Amino acid sequence: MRNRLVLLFVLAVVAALLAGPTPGAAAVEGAPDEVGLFDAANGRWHLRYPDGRLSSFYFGIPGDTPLLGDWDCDGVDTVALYRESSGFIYLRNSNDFGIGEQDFFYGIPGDVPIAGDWDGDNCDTLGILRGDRFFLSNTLDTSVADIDFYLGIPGDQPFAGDFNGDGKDTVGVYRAATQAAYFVNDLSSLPSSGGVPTADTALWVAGADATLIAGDWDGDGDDTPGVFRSTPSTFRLENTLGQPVPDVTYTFGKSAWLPVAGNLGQPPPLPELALSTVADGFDRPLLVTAPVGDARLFVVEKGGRVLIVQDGDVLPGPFLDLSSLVSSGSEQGLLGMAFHPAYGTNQLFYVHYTNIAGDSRVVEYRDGPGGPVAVGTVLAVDQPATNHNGGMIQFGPDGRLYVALGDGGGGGDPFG
Ligand SMILES: [Ca+2]
Ligand SMILES: [Ca+2]
Ligand SMILES: [Ca+2]
Ligand SMILES: [Ca+2]
Repeated sequence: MRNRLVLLFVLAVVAALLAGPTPGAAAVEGAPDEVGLFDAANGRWHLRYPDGRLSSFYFGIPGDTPLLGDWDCDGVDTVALYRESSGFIYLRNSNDFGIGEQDFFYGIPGDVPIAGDWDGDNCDTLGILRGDRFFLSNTLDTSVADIDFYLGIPGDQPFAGDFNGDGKDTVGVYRAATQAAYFVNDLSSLPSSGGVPTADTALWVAGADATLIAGDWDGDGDDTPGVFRSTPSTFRLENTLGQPVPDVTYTFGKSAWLPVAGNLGQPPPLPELALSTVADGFDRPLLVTAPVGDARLFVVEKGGRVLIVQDGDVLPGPFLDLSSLVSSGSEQGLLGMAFHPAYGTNQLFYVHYTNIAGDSRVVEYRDGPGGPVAVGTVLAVDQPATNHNGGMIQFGPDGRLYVALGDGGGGGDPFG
């Protein structure tokens, strides 16, 4: 019985991709915060949207420090960078590839930047931790800090969030050596000279490999802690201040990447896809392939034939017919085909099939005016069963031909 193939050609509507930067995502009221990672080795961001999708794009250069904040007060947090080598901040108001839309000098080498809404006007601005002293600004510029105070000890990691849900962000510090985090809800209570932390909440966080972040993971208006742990690269997010067990865990990214958190708004739209039939009428087709730069499509049938689709038509007669050499029962048949990367000049291609005896063969052919001619067997492997024989074959970027074989098959896979 002939199976009917419908060759489906996937048309990506690229308009969305060509339309330039994604417009600022719409704010989602009461939406939970999401997490992201920045690869400081190459300046690439990886943001995780509520539907689980990752959005990856380049913004920044190696060595930059990532920040997320709502710089334009529209409810959506977007990317920013602190470039320690120059002391500059670079802000964008959309989460996509591009350059900074606003930049200004901020801080000196060794400062650790943070972002937050210190005055409760729904606009995020910046701050830095210098040793054990914080400097926070309520405007996005180089002006003198509006608030400064001491918290923690040199070497602490700063974080920011609205831990009591009053609409104003405050800061905390995480001390990796003791795995302790100190949260503060009233910045005016903090001393103008250094000392031990004066914290409203102190808790043990977990993991000497942890970087602490804060966010509203459950959308209730209160920010709570989360950690990004590097081994393995995992976010562990808690919805209360104080419980040692995470409520949500995400594993993605790489250990050296730097975590961020914020309200990312609606995810960017997916490209629209459509399907259209290119050709049909084939018998158990397994593969469509073509030589490099060749507009024809070569359709490989399990029974041993290779047919050509050219300009939308199936050419009469097969390009190659190995039906008499191939056993095509069970999972056997003509299972793979690969054109030599230099087929345009040497006319070589390769086929992978199970022969009449049921054993695997990879055979080199040379195309020519009289049709393809076998040059020789490249690989011969005996097969103990009629299933799990393989067999995709493909040239790698290294110019080598890779052959995929199965585990020998048989009931219960006794050979593999
Ligand atoms: Ca914004
Ligand atoms: Ca503000
Ligand atoms: Ca607060
Ligand atoms: Ca919350």
